[in-house]
Amino acid sequence: EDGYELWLRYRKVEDPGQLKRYRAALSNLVRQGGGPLQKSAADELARGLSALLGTKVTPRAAAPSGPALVVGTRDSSPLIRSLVPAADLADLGEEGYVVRRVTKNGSSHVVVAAHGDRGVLYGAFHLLRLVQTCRPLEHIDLTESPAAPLRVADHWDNIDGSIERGYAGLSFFDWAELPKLDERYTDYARALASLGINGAVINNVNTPATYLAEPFLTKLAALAGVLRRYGVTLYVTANFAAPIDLDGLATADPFDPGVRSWWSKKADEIYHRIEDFGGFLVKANSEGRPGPLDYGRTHADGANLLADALRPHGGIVMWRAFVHDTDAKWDRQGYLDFTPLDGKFADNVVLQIKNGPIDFQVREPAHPLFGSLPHTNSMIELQVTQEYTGHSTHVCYLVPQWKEVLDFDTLKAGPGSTVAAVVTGEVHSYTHYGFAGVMNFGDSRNWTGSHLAAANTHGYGRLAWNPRLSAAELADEWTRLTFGNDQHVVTTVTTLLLGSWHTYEDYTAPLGTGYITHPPDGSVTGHFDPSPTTTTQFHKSDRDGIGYDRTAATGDGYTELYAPAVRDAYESLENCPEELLLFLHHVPYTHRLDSGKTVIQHIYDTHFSGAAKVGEMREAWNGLRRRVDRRRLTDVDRQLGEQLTQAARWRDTLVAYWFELSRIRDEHRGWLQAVVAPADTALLGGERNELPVQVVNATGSGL
Ligand code: BDP
Repeated sequence: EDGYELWLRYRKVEDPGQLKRYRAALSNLVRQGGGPLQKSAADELARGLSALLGTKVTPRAAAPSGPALVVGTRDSSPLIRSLVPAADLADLGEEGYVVRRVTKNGSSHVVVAAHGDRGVLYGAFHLLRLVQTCRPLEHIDLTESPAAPLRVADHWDNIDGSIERGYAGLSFFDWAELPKLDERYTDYARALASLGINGAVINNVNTPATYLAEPFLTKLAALAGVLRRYGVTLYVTANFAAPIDLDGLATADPFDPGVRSWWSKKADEIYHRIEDFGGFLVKANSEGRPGPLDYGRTHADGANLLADALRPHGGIVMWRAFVHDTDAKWDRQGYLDFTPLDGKFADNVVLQIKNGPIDFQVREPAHPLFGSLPHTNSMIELQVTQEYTGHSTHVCYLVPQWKEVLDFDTLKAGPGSTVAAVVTGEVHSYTHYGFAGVMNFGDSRNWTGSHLAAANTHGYGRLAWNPRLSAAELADEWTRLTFGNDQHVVTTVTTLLLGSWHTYEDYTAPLGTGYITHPPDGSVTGHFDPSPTTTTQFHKSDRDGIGYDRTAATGDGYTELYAPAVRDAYESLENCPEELLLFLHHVPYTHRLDSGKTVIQHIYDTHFSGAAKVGEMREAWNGLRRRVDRRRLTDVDRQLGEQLTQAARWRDTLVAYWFELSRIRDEHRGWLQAVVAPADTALLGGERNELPVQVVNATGSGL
């Protein structure tokens, strides 16, 4: 197995009793009418069930004489009309569905019914999941609809095939070949739809304007055609200076009539080609990108310019809140720039806000903009690709991290105004809201570069559908879909996944230490290697202490951006959540934690225990020999071997760094006083695998 099928591996059901029951219930597939999405649903069921049941399943339109699997909408299918009352589907919207047993004329049918065709497709994938994970269908009766309308996959892919922060090969969007279509586009669309993802932004946030003109419009239209059959809407990142770059206008000022009419004509042109085009994603006035501030206008002016052009066609603008001019106020700038604009954005604009205030670090508090924008549509941006969390080398299952952010109670609109409630439109009356995930897909055969990284893709999509699902449920589901239902495999892999984020945090940046990876230098190792000496502006370590003081009392005042109860907790050394201690406070190395340990001892200990944990992960994985196919077993073993090497580098680099700064001896490993290090200015500036620091034990042999 090479991983290409992702979680859509339809392997024959192993349990003989269950197989018999599934065959009796699901072999006879009936679909009556419906559009292309219903056809995709029936095709997927036929494909999946044929393989799972080991018997050919073919969709038919004729009413069955015995038990059947009946899929469709009341509008298109007389059979569905006779089996499911209208009232049961009325509140489900276009995307919700029911899966249930219905007995009629003595036959017990499994029914997948929806109000809209998209719902039928999602219901079909749900049923397949149930069979893949070997769930009983005897008394099945479930009703589902998504928590939010926007569930988007953001690709940071470039025209030349490179991917910004991509660790799974090159882009699979082949612009040289398009509009010629590759089979992979269909499999991509199937993968998204199977999770309930209904939108895709196919180009980098740092984009040239090129995508908005020929020959790209033709290429985009072809791609949109494939995605449409799976309910995925195409979006494009727009470069704000497109009127200048594409047609030589003198300005891109949102108040210039020529600019306004340029965007409106451009929108007409796009919709002429792609009638269900979703709209634009925009990164403006951030990290050198053009934007409305270049003309003395605001972010709202800029977003509304594009929103006005898209409105007649039903399109939207996803405007990014990731803005920072200087490191010094990076943590607060998004909040300071956007809260004064609350209420000024058009209703077809939605602000896309990263989960935290810095930049997808291993640990950050929830972004203070959540809950602070009662009159501005908001969505959350999560990073599925592991930019700062180990690329495709370190196993780092991010669902637990995302859950912590989503469950965080902002208290901004009273108790219960969690981030999840905000981005699912429950707190404020938003018209557009939801989720964006920066994707980890590339052209590598297994899509994500490492087999286990696909758990993040799956987890993102499923959480966007239902943020109430737990990390444990999602890890269990993904593991069963990916490796089968052997309980030993399920327990081993889920345990490995669920602990992996904390493990990575332990040997890289415990206690909210912050941004500590090597800045990008054009090489793929950017944001991968430890580099404490070049990132002191984030972790603020010096000879006396460690951590970034963001308090109002003595620091930069970041804590003030939260609701009073949160601010008070963050402000106080005693009540601050320990995992964020060094993100919010600067403390002496000897500051005592709840455990009674000093901060420096905790740092030493977690680096050692975290790195050791990787060894245990590898050992546990290798216990799956003969239970997991050879190829994937070897691939993951190799990955964990590399992770082990890298974790040791992180441990040794950082332990040495903080010993060198603090000069405080490790209570448990006394030999740390024997760290041999050059002057700290030169410390660890070196290349990968060329550490200028050597940690030696008491007998002088290398560690
Ligand atoms: C950072 C990435 C950079 C992105 C930027 C963004 O390092 O490549 O362009 O975020 O989100 O995480 O705009």
